[in-house]
Amino acid sequence: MLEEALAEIRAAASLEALQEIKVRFLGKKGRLTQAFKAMKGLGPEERKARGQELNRIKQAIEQALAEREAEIKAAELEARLEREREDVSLPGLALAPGGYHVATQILDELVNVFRRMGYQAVTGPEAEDEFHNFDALNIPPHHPARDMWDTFWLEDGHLLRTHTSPMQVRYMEAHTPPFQIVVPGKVYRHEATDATHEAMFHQLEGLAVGEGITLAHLKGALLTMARALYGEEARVRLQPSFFPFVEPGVEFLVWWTNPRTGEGSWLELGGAGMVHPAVFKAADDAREKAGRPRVYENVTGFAFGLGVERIAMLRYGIPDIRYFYSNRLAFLRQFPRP
Ligand code: FA5
Repeated sequence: MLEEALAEIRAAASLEALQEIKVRFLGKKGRLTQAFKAMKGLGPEERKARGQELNRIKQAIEQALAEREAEIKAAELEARLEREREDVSLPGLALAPGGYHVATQILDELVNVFRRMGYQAVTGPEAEDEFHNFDALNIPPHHPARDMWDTFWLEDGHLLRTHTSPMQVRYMEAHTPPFQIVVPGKVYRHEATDATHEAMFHQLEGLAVGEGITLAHLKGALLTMARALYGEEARVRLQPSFFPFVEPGVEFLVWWTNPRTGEGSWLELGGAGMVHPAVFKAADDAREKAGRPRVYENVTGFAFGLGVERIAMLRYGIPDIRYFYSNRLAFLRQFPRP
């Protein structure tokens, strides 16, 4: 039996095969176990001799099993190392460098235009609260103006900001005028998408506050921006419009010449106006609550907000805003960073 077992163990090629042999010889119904049981019928002398013999066989089998197991494990490790071998001398694969998204490029360009005018760029949270997105901007609950901005609500009562205007109030809560800031960032609207409307897009907000600021300053800032974007010939037009957080409110248009057709047209870029007194009051009230002085009672300011994708679409003749965020690499690769 011992010779037989040892031969099988030597021939075993895997841990599973080894286990099977172990069960067959040493298991509860194994051959060796049976042999131990068969000793019952023997006399005391014979029994002792037979017991010693069987114990030797058992030890020999156990030892052989352990040795073979170690061998198989070593061979498996060897094979695995061979399989997973890395050739560190192979030439590397260069990673394709990423690029800035076309919307980011335009946003950067806009921010730089305003930086040159002395504006500071600041950013704010995309998950906003109702107070900053609506109430503080003179849009009370249930006011029909809320319908201007279809909102994604979060489960905890926050919302995805529908515009960058909430940063007006956040900034005023923490800073003292005079100042001029721009706020680039993503905004979200729960609306059906079409060629000119996306559920997520970018805005650039502007806010300038100080003594004696007028609508003329707004127009000057927008004109400087339009010239930087479209050249010295660019013109800007303000026409009356309504937003609860400005008074008067305007939308601003830029005269834009299509480089492909050579045709000019007025293009609506965004909303703007003089900061509504209710917004200054909301900022001052919030400051007072936080133990800060009221500082917005003797100042005026202008604010504007524009859609960034709009500018890119016009500049490059992009027919559908949905190309921007549908992971179409062939589309995005057309706009390498200049
Ligand atoms: C606003 O969001 C105001 N917060 C702008 C403002 C700021 C007014 C400060 C006064 C003072 P409006 O909803 O019109 O306004 O959006 C501004 C611009 O965002 C639009 O002119 C348009 O260019 C762009 N826009 C609006 N909705 C979408 C959309 N679904 N997809 C892409 N661009 C959009």
